[in-house]
Amino acid sequence: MEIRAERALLPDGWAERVRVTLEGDRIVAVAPDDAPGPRVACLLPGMANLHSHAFQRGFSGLTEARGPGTDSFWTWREMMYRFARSLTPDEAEAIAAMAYAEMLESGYTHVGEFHYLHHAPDGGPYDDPAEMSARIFAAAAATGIALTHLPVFYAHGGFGGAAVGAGQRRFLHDINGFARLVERCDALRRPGDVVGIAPHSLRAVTTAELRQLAQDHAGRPVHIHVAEQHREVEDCLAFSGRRPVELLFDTVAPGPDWCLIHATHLVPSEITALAGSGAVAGLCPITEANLGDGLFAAPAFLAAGGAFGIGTDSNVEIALAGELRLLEYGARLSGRVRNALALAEGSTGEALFRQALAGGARALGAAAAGIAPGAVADLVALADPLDLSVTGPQMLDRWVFGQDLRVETVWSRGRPVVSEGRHIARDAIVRDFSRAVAAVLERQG
Ligand code: NGQ
Ligand code: ZN
Repeated sequence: MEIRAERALLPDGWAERVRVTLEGDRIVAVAPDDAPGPRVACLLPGMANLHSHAFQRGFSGLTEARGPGTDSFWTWREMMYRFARSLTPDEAEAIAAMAYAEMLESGYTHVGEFHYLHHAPDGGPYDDPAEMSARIFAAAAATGIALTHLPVFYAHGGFGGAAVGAGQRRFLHDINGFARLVERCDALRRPGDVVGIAPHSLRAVTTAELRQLAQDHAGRPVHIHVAEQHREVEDCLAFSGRRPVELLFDTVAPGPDWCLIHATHLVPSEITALAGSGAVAGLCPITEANLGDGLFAAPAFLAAGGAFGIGTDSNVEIALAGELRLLEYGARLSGRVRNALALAEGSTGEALFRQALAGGARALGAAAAGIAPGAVADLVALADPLDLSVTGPQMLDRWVFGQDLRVETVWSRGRPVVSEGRHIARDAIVRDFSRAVAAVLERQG
């Protein structure tokens, strides 16, 4: 199969008027092409979404009403737990399929699913202890998105091994039970899928457990939530005398196979340590704004050579260009400058896209994404209804900051899964999703 493009973002620059030839799930050739005929306006490699909790798509927009006191991340978390409490495997699968279809429609072709809804509502295991993970694999397979499954280890309700609350009982494992889950997940992989691990946070995992997990599962991508909220920083200081990222580095020395989700609240020494470690900062700007987390110090982190990728996290809004835009706008608003994250002179959109592409692939344990012979054919075609003849970098700037461009076609492993901006199975996915969400809301009362 051939894709003809007006412009394509290649690993080392832009190509104008090219033909990309696919065979099976791979790109086999990238060649100049001047023949007349239709072309896509702009061809991009598919992006990694390095952090998702798919089930949270089910209550998108439904936690935005003010309660009796001051609302916060922690009051949101109670509402999230309420939704999670009774979710069935069928419902979880239907909601994940919706989220994954929308990710593909947005330009993501690979998702890191940080998965902790493991057990039945009473906390007991399902007959198949990997039942809920299997539903995530099924939703990924049905929609065509590549999956890095990140089963979560969760054991405590707060720092120092504090007791868990009722809302957390579906999440829990001991070290051995968790190892069995990881093994089962390996057996559920399709070609190209990856299984990593995710110690949930320094709140839910003790330092001893963290060391054990890193040792038992060496070689897999490791993701952890860290330093997202001020209260977490304060609790960590009270418990250990160290800040969360400090404590993490003292405990396990994260390297390039690690992804620190959020890492919002860092002091300069932590910025330097994280940037120099090769670990990826997993930034989720839309969710971080929605939850009132605070602003990641992106300019200082990038200046120190740090790597980042982007994630849709709570899936309150699934918007690839929107995540990159908000990341840049946070830096503009706090620094009172423009084009804050471009690293060098030139397109901010392209700089953001390339950095997130490289950091995201590393965090998900995937080969570097790119339009080149031998690479997996995960591709995104943008349409430009205005048909402006601008440069490739300007195309990315218009996509990230303007409103004219839209995702038209997405190929996952050589197969078109989004056509004319819609996932090919959208109607059935929406029907099952609506039914599932209605059932959960009905039970919630
Ligand atoms: C999560 N989400 O695991 O879904 C978390 C909330 C927690 C974000 N941190 C739960 N955005 O951190 O305890
Ligand atoms: Zn998260």
